[in-house]
Amino acid sequence: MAPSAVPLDVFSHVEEDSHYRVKRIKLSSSKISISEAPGDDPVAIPSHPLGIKPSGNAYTASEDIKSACGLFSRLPDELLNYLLERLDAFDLVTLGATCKALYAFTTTEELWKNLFIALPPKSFTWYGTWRSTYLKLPHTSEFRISCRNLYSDVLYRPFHCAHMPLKPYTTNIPPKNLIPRFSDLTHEEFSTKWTDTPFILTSPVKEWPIYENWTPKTLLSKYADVKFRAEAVDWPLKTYMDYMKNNNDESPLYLFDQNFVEKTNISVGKDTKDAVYWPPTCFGEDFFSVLGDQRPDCRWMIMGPERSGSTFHKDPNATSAWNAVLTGTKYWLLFPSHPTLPLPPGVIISHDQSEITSPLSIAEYLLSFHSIARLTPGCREAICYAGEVLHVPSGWFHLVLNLSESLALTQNFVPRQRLADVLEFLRDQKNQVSGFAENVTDAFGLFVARLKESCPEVLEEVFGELERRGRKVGKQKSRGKWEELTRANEPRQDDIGFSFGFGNEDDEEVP
Ligand SMILES: O=C(O)CCC(=O)C(=O)O
Ligand SMILES: [Fe+2]
Repeated sequence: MAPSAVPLDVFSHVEEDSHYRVKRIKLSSSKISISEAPGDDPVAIPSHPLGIKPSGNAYTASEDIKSACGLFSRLPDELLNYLLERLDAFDLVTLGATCKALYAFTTTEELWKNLFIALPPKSFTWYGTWRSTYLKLPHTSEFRISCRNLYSDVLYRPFHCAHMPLKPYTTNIPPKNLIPRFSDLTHEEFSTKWTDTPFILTSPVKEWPIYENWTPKTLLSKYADVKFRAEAVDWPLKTYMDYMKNNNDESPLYLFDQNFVEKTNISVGKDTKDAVYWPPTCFGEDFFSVLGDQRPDCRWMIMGPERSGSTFHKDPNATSAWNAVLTGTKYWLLFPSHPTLPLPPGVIISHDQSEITSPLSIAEYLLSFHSIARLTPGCREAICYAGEVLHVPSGWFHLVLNLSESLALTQNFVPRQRLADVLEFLRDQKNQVSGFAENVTDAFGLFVARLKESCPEVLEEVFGELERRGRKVGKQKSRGKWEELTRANEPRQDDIGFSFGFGNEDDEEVP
């Protein structure tokens, strides 16, 4: 599931010759012919509604209205913006009334979105912008001041990112990056060849009763007043859809609801009476199902406008996933994660591998890193259309961008061939385990116990696999870099005699 989580941090990262905004989030969170150069089409981006221009224009300008801001004019734009993030609505409006440049700095959408999310009004009408919604100003009563001689990347960049054309980045995919498409696969084909490879299936979703019956419009007609989760807010569907149809956000709020089955009262699953969808059969048995109602969150309904999507992340608990598009179109960019392969360009992983720092928005990523991403070994890309489902293998980084308004369903699962990865993750990356109920304090122990009850022979095989992996790591590194990086404070597997006994609990020695 995507990192719809609130960013841990948002800040500007300056490299020698580039300047892009970044954010830091949990790495796996419980849940987006170039004949023209990307972003080169000036006519496709409208002028800024206040007339603000990028900073570079200041060099040839005769006037810069920021100089009329008194002491504020001495602050770099980033610092000024940082200070404004600490003000409340009254202070922002008051300060914004003092001069044109401060009007521009105090009316940015990000400031008002943060105020709104921090203290959401009980009831409200979406008026097209966060500021007008927060201040209850229908667009018609909002006035705009021209700030024509203001030159600021801090103010202009979000506007550029919210309006730049996406096509130059998502078309002309190099053939070597293209994700393969099949009508369908058998379980045998999936499990022998495809569990570590992204692919698209074009048939299974078209057989679901839900396909073509569930669209944003039909959902609205039935569930207008039902609240769905969109990142940090729970809004009635009709409010979310007003927002979806009318916003100019650089990273539009994304509806990501894990309780949609209960909220819409549908039946799901292959052997369920009147089921409206089921996992494509090629994925076979899902080993997390041995956990019954103790399994971690596993399915989500996802809806969002053009430009919404998911920034780079890995899915939780080293699970695999399928993502089925019911309406709209999604652009996918994926990278495998392996010690011998490079990380996706522009992505930085924390020392303990729990946090990921990457460009602040999908558009920011496309502007700064897409061209190099395409040339990076391991890069895979595709456009997934309505009626298609994409397989995200366990551990792969992925970024997803909606190219039009879209509705999708996704489910995380554990196929037999990736069971060892999931067990290893639950055992070794305990601080990153997510999606389990709060009373589950030892997800690894719980999963092992349930597997032992349901399929002891599978568990024995998987522990064999883990033991071989442990030995290999031990041999290759003999307390080398990889172990230092991943198991800083833990004893090595071979030091503690990793073993798993069947029948006699005293034998059981699980780290
Ligand atoms: O459709 C999307 O935005 C991708 C969702 C995703 O990656 C996830 O659920 O983990
Ligand atoms: Fe994901």
